[in-house]
Amino acid sequence: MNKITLITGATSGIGKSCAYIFAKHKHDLILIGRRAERLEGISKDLISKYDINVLQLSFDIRNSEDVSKAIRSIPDDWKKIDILINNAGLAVGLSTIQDAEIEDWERMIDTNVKGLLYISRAVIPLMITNKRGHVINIGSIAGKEVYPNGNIYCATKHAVDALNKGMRMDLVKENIKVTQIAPGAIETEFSIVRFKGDKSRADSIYDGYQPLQPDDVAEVTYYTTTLPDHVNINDLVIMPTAQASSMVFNKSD
Ligand code: NDP
Ligand code: 8X3
Repeated sequence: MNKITLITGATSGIGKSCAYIFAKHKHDLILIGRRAERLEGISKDLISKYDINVLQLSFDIRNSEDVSKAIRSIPDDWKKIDILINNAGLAVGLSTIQDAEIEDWERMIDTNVKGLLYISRAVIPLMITNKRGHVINIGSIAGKEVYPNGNIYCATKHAVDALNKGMRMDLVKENIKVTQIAPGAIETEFSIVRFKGDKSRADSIYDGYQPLQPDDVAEVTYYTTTLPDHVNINDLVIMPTAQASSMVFNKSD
C-alpha cells in the first residue's frame, strides 16, 4: 500500500513541490488549497505522471468548521494518513507595528497559527488511532529571529516554532514524529502575496543572489520522512548559501 501524505497549501510554492516529490516516491496525496482549479490541474498531472491516487479538498484552513467537516468527509481508506505537512501560510504586508493594517494581522494569525492548529487537531487523532504518523510544520527563519517590519509574521512563525516543540512533547508517547522545517528565502508566490500583487517589489527580494527554489525545500522535507523509525529530525533550518540570517546576504551589486 502506498503511504498517504496530506499537504496544506498545495497549489503553489513549497506545498506544490512537495506534492510532486512525494508523488514521485509513490505516496498517495490529500491536497488542500483554496484555488480549486489549480488543485484540479495539479492532481490530474500527478495522476498521469506518477500513477498515484489524489484526493483534492478545496477550502480555507482559517474556517474551523470547514476544516473539521473536510477531514471528517475523507473516505475511511484515506484516513490512514502517514504524513501531515502543515505548509499553508503567508505574510501580508511589511510595516511597522504602528502603521500596519489590522486586517493583515488577522490573515497571518488566522492562517499561520489558527489554521495550522485546526488542521493538526483534526488529523493528529487519526494518526493516534493508526499508532503512527509524522507531522511536519513549515516554519521559517522568521520563527528563529525577528527583523524590522516583520513583527506579526515573525510572531506567527515563533508560534509555529513553539507549537512544533509542544507537539513533539505531546506526541512522543504516541509513536508520532514531529519535525519543523525552517527555511530562509525561497522564490515562490510568497513575496507577491506579501506585497499584495506588486510583482516588481516581490521580484526585487530575490535580486543579486540565488534564493532557494521550492524543490530544494521539498527534497529536504521528503528526506526527513525517509529515516529509520527510531530517528526524528526535530528542527531543520535551511537557507540559500548566499544568506546567513534574515538581514545578512551575499548579494552582487
Ligand atoms: P506560496 O504563496 O507560493 O504558497 C502558499 C500556499 O498556502 C498556497 O498554496 C496557498 O493556496 C496556501 N494557503 C494560503 N492561505 C491559505 C488558506 N487560508 N487556506 C488554505 N490554503 C492557504 O508561498 P510558499 O510556498 O513560500 O509558502 C509556504 C509556507 O512556507 C508558508 O507557511 C510560508 O510562511 C513558509 N515560508 C516561506 C518562505 C519563502 O521565502 N517563500 C520562507 C520560509 C517559510 P491557496 O491560495 O490556493 O489557498
Ligand atoms: C519567509 C522568510 O525572511 O521573509 O518566512 O521572513 S522571511
